[in-house]
Amino acid sequence: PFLVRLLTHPVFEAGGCWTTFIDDTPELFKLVKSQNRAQKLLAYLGDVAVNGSSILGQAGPPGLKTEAIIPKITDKDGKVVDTSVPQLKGWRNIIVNEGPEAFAKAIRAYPGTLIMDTTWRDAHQSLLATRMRTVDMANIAKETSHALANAYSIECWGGATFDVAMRFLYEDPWDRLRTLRKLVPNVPLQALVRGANAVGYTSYPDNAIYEFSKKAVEAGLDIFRVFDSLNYFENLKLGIDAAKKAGGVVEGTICYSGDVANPKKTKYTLQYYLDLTQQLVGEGIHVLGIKDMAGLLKPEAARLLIGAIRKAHPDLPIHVHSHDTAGIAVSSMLAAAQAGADVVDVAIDDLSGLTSQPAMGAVVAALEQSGLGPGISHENIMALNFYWSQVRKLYAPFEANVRASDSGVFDHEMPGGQYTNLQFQASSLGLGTQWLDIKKKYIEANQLCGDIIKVTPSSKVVGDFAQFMVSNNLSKEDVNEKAATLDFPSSVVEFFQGYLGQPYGGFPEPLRSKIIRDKPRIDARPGLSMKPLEFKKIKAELREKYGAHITDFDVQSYAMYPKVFDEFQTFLDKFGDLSVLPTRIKLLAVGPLDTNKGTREVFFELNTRAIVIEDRSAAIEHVTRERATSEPGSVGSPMSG
Ligand code: 3PY
Ligand code: ZN
Repeated sequence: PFLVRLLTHPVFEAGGCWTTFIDDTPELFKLVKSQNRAQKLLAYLGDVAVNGSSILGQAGPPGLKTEAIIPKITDKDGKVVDTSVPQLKGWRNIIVNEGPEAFAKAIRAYPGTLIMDTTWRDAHQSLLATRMRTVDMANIAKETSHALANAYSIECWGGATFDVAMRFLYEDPWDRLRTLRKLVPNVPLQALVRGANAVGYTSYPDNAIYEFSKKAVEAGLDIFRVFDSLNYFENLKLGIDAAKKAGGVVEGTICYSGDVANPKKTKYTLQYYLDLTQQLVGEGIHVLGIKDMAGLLKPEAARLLIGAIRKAHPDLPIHVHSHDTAGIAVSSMLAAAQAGADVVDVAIDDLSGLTSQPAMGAVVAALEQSGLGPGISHENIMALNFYWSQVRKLYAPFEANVRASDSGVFDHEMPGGQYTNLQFQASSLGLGTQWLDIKKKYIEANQLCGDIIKVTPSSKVVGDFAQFMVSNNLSKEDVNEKAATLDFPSSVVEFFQGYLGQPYGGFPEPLRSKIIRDKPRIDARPGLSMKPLEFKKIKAELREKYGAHITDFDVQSYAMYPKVFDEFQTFLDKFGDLSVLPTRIKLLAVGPLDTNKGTREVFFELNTRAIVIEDRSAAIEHVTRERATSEPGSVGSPMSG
């Protein structure tokens, strides 16, 4: 079907069809060092043109027909800045020269409210199925280092990006970090790490968490936002210790659920958060993260929560994160700032709002007016935004179909990243009530789990549970009644076994026993019962398989995602390093099928030579079908949020 659409596309027939890998820049070949390497890359492009792309999941026009224009950044006198060299002034100097404690002190002493920019991580994870490629960040990185020189941090790593970089973009996540570090020497780089789940969906042996954190700092990371998907303190403790031993700034994080200003929400109360904060402070965290992954924190709740923590811990820097799903996050961030938060999260305007973070331009302008300015010029925010408004168009095939705010999030509590994923899946199943059903069942599934904190990976449990209930037409009562005989999704069974950790308030019984039956039951930190990984042995095996280029960083990628890493290496062997390719490449023509050989000739504007590509159109149907059933996310993305 892809092929038919491509070949009958009117633009194509006129001689100029566009795919997302299309560009007309000659610089590509300055980057490509050897003929062999160029040939491999062209083979990949040809394969995408003829057989479709696993990155795209579907082919579609990218919506940007020109090269993205890089904007000019100005200094405080309005003079254009020379951005050929990155800015060197910024908060990172304190981390490097004086260490994390001094950094935390300096942040706390700042008279305004600082910002973290999430554009390079959470914003595209929440809006564009995590598909932003490194090159599109790198192209604006020097300008960003100048424009956001006074930012607390730039979030650019962790969460779902690690997995998606390898699985769909065929990029090395460690390279992304190193590249951005070089281009942004002054602003702290931040990652989201899932505590004992690191950047994965499961629990890992302790030594994997320690080694992973160490390598992240070596690759250029400064700040770890460490959370646990159940706020399970034992898991948090491990992630915090690993980040600290690695030498990072530790942002020990509580995930926000419920509503502290609503007396009817009785599980996650103000006292619950104050107690958890106290425990985290006891672990020596440098900064407290408040992670409102679904966007539940209303302004009054923000005032109460941040106000109470500020009062109890006057010296503790507080960093607040939210999502704008209901449309309330700008006002909540302002309320948080006024109640004493030191840092709030924002995304560049063009990648903000809805399931992403609130708009940088709006929050910064409002903070300025209330005397809490973060020291970032609005003009420069607009300049960066000009770039992103062009680049977002390149990612048009990954746009979720979320068009409006949904204050229903206060009831279903779905995290931003998961919301777009589940909505996409539901809408791809038709125009029925699927999406409404999923949202309703998500509420019931959460209740069945015992009203848990929902964020990757625990949110995946509730999402899988909800989908299971919808597809089997089960009510909450049905599940309770028939639990002993139902065939639950494996993520649900594993959650009830205790593989993610212990939820606050414990597991609901007798449901737990009915679901796990005679399977093992874990009532302590899962990592305690896991055998350490043998990194040396893994490295030797990987070198044997893929060659001497395997590094200790690769070993960590493998430790997190063995199968994805294997597929990524096999891909690299065949096609080379895709990260050097620009996101736009112009496809000139795809020739007719050579019926004897099953191949087609493909021409790109990059190079007038034709490359011969095997046409696997018969196999595509099969792959597409498989992906649709085996992977939960939008356009084949893993579930996250
Ligand atoms: C992630 O873990 O990827 C998240 O973004 C959680 O909010
Ligand atoms: Zn988030």
